[in-house]
Amino acid sequence: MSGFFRFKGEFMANGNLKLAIQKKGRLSDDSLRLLRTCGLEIESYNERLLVTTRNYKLDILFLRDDDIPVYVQDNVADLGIVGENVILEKEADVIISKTLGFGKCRLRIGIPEEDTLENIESLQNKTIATSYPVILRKFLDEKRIKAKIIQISGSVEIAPSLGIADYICDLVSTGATLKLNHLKKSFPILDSEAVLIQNKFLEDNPEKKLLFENLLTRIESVLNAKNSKYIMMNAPQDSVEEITNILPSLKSPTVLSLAEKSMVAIHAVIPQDQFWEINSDLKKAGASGILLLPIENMVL
Ligand code: PRT
Ligand code: ZN
Repeated sequence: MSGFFRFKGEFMANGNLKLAIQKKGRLSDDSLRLLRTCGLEIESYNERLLVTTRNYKLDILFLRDDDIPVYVQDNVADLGIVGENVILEKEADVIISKTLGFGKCRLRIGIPEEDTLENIESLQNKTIATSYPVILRKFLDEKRIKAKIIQISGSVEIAPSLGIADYICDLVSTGATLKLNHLKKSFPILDSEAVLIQNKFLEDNPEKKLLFENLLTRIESVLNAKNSKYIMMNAPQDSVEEITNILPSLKSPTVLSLAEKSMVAIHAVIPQDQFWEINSDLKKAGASGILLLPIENMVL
């Protein structure tokens, strides 16, 4: 951290919004991609701890994910992007401003393949290895289960085969790591994904608050666009009503006249996952030349 503190005076004083993101790990690429899609031009960062954006009053701090909640809580950074699991484990006093739709995973109990757990009571008096002792302890206390928790910082999944724990409690996404270690999924403890967090001091700083609200609008427009597509088609004039009823668009579609008087072009924004459901109905209703285009930003 010495490099950071050398720049601290200048860093704190420039009035820019400070956003902490993971330096190197599962959330790094998606966090940077989101910011770039928001139109932010980020300086190349290589091994630097702090970079600025060329076209916005925003500085980005690159940190280990475990440090982000406390840095935001303590006002070293105004904002952060981090897994909800880390915020809960650190019991940080921060506000979740937006769920971001990436870094999705589930904190679960993992048990040896040959074991079965009838119900949550079966955890009574067992030893469970985890990197999430705070979340696990709260969960067990709520269920009135007494179990021994062993805190391990990495490779939790090898604990049962080493004989130091009966079960584990770890993040799972595909389940491949559990399988590789002859373990299987059991009870879910928590669903998590990456979130944008802000500290409580931001409300008292009107300039930064404005910068934040603008940034949040950009982020929301990128997230809205991600799940939507722009659909275009040609259709006979007398099919417009039927096609409008088929289209699951948020707003009334745009209908444009064509050189051929009996035909029109219909444009609309639809949820991406519904395209294949409606495609054949559109064709049956007379639609032709159907095009589906990506949307980069969508301000609702
Ligand atoms: O160095 P730094 O401390 O910053 O990073 P880190 O190594 O602590 O975290 P990192 O990069 O592994 O994860 C960052 C965040 O990504 C986590 O806090 C979660 O919010 C989220 N995330 C999403 C995951 C996973 N999916 C995930 N699968 N974090 C970890 N895993 C691990 C899990 O611990 C297990 O070892 O991946 C393995 C299981 O994956 P599957 O696909 O085999 O089930
Ligand atoms: Zn970490």
